[in-house]
Amino acid sequence: MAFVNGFGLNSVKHYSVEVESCATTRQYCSGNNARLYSQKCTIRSSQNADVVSASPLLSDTDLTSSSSNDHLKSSVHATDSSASNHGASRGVALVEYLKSKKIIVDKALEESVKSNMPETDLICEAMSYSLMAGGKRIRPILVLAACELFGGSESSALPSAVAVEMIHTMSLIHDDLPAMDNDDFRRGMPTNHVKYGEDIAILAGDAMLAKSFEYVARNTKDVSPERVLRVIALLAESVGAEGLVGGQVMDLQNEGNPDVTLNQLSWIHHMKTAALLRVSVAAGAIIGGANNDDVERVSEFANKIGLAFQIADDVLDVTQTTEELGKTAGKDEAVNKATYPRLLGLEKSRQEAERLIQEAKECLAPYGGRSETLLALADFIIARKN
Ligand code: GRG
Repeated sequence: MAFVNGFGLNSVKHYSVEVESCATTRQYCSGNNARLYSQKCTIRSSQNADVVSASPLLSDTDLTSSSSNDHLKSSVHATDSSASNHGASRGVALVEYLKSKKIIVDKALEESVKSNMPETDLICEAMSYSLMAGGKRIRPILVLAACELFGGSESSALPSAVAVEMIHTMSLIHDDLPAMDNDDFRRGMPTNHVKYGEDIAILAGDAMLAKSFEYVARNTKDVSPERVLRVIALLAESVGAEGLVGGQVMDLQNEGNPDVTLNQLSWIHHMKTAALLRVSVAAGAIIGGANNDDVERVSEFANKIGLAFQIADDVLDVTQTTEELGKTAGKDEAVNKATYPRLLGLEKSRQEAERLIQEAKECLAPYGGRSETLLALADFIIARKN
């Protein structure tokens, strides 16, 4: 089985698990990979009811552990719920909000890539493989939550939500390529190039990037053309030299460099990771009808949660296992990457992430209880386990 080979045959000895939720049949998987394989099986039957039950939207622990859920609930309850009818307000836990939005996003993603002729079957299959491989869907959910904050409709924001997840997924496909991070394992599955070959993986990423812009342009309804154009321009900006690509270039160039400063690292994280969270929140706000000051304010919020997101990611790379992460753990250290834990240590990194989240929340103070969903999402970003 390619999945097991990709992960390393040495690790396949310890136990054998029956996977009950795999579409209509039962499948068996042995070894350390069994839990991940089980998750993926459930996700693959995800058009139906149990999409969230075993999906890594939050890790299994997040969805089942009461302490983790309590944290998320309290982050919602801690805000002024009396002021709002929006989103995750009035005691509806963030976990429930995330689950329900993930179902909506997953369905839209599933429908967004369809082959219309035999010649495109392979490339569409490769695109769907990574797009539907799971993932927490944080960026699309940020689009929806930001749109809600300004009173916009979910249907008008959904195409942009799909687009940011497409861009995110294509960046993961390219990030995993042998020429980049050279990883075999992503979202608990073999990476795209392991499954389809390097040539198809590159092209699947390219096609998905192109599709993201087309998707917003064709499918955004009930929003002025000016606003749709602004969103498309911001999306394009977020992937370019002053966005994901620029951040990735500096990240690669600094591998093995022991002299990277915190300022340089923060620049990389802002470009490589925060840029996409920023455009997610900004796009949702623009579509929801926000004015320029609002867009600036929520973009600042997203900048800060974006940097905190990557710091949390760096911490998780050190503290979690490959199985928990669904991607190779300990990779940063293995390739001698500059990370917050390496520069500051684990505890100070966590503190820095928390400080950023507090600062981010302050940006939303003018919205009072209306922003409680975004506030809770900010907490989730550093509380997550994968
Ligand atoms: C965009 C044209 C273009 C090229 C890509 C490879 C690259 C340039 C950039 C790398 C961007 C990258 C992979 C940043 C890491 C961001 C990050 C922390 C990803 C993990 O996000 P999660 O935890 O993952 O949301 P899931 O799987 O849950 O979606």
